[in-house]
Amino acid sequence: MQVKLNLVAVAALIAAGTASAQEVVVKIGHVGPTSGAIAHLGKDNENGARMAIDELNAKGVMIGGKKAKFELLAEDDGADPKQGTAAAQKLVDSKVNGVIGHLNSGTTIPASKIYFDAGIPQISPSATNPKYTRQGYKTAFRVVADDTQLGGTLGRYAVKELKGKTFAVIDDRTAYGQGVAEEFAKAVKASGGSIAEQQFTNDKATDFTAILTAIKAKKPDVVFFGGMDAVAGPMLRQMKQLGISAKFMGGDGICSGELPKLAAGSMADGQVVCAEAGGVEGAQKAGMDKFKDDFKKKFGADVQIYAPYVYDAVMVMADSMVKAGSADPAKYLPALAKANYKGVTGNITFDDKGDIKNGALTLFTYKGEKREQIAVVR
Ligand code: ABU
Repeated sequence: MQVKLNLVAVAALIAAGTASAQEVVVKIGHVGPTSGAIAHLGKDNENGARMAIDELNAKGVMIGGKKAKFELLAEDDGADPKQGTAAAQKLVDSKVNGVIGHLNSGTTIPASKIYFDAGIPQISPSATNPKYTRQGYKTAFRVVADDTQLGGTLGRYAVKELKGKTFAVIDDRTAYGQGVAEEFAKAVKASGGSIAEQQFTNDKATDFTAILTAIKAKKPDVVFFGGMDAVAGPMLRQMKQLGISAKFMGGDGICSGELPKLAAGSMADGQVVCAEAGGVEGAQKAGMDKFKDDFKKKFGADVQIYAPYVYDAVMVMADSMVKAGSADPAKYLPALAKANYKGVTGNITFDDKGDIKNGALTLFTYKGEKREQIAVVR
């Protein structure tokens, strides 16, 4: 009886061993701020990753002749650089095959050294500070345009299309906010506009009375804010209270579906102009519209900004593993560098720095509390 039981156990073990030998587990790390003031953006990003992982598992992807089982290891960095590096180290220690993130430039840049040192490919779907891909880290990729393109395009648009002459520029002193504000001011000056006032705040501030009072005295045509929507919303409310009706511009950090709620009815139609660091047009629009519908059905929430870019980042990483026949970071990294992937956000190919080639921007305004597309530019 004892012998028979042992034989059954051995047979079960062999069966289990055979099953696992036919399967490869692929751990994808995702990091964003799922707590704090911009948790709505972090969750948007994380859900983009979840959607891709669920679809890959439902499809039954084969890597090197084995069925791949994708697992999402989601970490919260609270948009804080220290928390960001701790999350990065945790993912490296968990032996992830690749990382999508982080959301903020201020967390993505310090974390990128940790991934580089561990040889783990990282794709940021939303960090736009140029420094991220200019450190010589062959593991760093980005599927959106950068702040040079964002700030530059918005600055030229402000002078040439909005016909602004005098500008006030505020930033939140983060790697993203300061960088995009500098690029905006540079482009404004190069286009013939003048910067009448420059102020700064921080990414946790809620009271802008002093800086807005100083700005009001200069009567600018346009106020530009380099920072995120959680700060831009209350700033817009206080601008209205102080009787400042200037146009309000910002980069992708303010360009969310949540901004009208955060501004609590203080945005006039067409007053806010912002840009997402990506975009599709023509025949590619249908795919993006379908993604947004599917996302809403799955999560009961509208896309905020970057969920489709996170989704594509996971997909291009998985596609590179399939092409390389391996989820081993060292083996699929060369395939990722040579990627040519048709995603919902457009065609993804990388330059030698790891930046997306021919990246687009989409300019938006808000009317009736809804984001309304102005144009896609490259
Ligand atoms: N690109 C806007 C938000 C993320 C960041 O770059 O900090």
